Amino acid sequence: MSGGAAGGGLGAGFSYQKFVHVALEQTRLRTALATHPSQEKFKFIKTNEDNSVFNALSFSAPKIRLLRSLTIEQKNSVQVLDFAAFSEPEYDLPIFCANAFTSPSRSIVVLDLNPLFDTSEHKDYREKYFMNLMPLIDKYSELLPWGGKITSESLRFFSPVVIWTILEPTEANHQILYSAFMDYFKVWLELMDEAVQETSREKIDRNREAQHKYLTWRAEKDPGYPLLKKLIGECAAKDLVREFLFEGVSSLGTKSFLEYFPEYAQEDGTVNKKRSMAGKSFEARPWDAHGQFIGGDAGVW
Ligand code: BLA
Repeated sequence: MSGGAAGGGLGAGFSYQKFVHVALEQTRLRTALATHPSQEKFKFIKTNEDNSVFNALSFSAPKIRLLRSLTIEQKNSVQVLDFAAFSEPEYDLPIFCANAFTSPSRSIVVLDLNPLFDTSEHKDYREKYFMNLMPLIDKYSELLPWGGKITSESLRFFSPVVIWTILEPTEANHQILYSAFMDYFKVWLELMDEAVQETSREKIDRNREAQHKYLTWRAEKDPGYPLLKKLIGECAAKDLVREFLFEGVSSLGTKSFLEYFPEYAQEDGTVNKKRSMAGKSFEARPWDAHGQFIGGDAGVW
């Protein structure tokens, strides 16, 4: 494998399949995965381009409502990973989120335990899940540096340990990404193991609504959508997003996108198609070493 120069070896040696394979192996060491109903429907996705291969897997397990993975591989060009895990609403576990879009020129990466509740506002939630995880950021902040300005709205779905980075697609960077992915996923599995079932109806409802809000956001505004549309067509892309990637968006709650995100409302009552109303901001990592948000209110709310 050549690595090094942008594009060299990409596609041949760079695959996200191994990430998925090892993550599922690790999950099976701890729990019993059952095939999720969405798996059957999305096992074979027909693409408009012969050189693209989609691989979609989905499972559930005790405590885990949905663990699903999508990889897209285009020979010698684009490689995509979208891997996420959502707990049952009886748990307030963060959402495991690993997204990577690799083209011959760069890899765009988000790796995080997306909090169910905003960690600036909900200090108890931040302390419960993220205070002990700050060493993860110490470990990776140099190797996987902050990717620069980002869609401001995304920040409210990120945790203080988020890895947001843009990398040269080299073999060395791919290995670092693999290591970070496994570290983060093992942390999520540990949190899942330790999670204690909530019994208060009110708290369960709150967890469910937070997850629904997240799903509603991503089903409407995910940056991967235009590429999906190009590869499989608008209808199939919509279906994939709502019934597979963000399954639950139609069943976990009844609120609409505009009820959660009214700033996107247009005069005629439709949703503004713009990805962002607030624009891009946060040139540098907006959390300090203690996980405290230091980004001000630069257009997030
Ligand atoms: C770009 N993807 C991006 C960017 C982010 C993410 C932050 C940079 C542009 C921006 O600032 O918005 C990812 N954003 C996320 C994630 C969350 C979020 C994970 O808010 C979670 C809350 N990316 C994918 C998949 C594809 C993909 C599956 O995860 C394709 C199928 C493509 N992402 C993709 C492409 C770009 C991108 C093509 C560059 C184009 C663009 O910036 O819109």
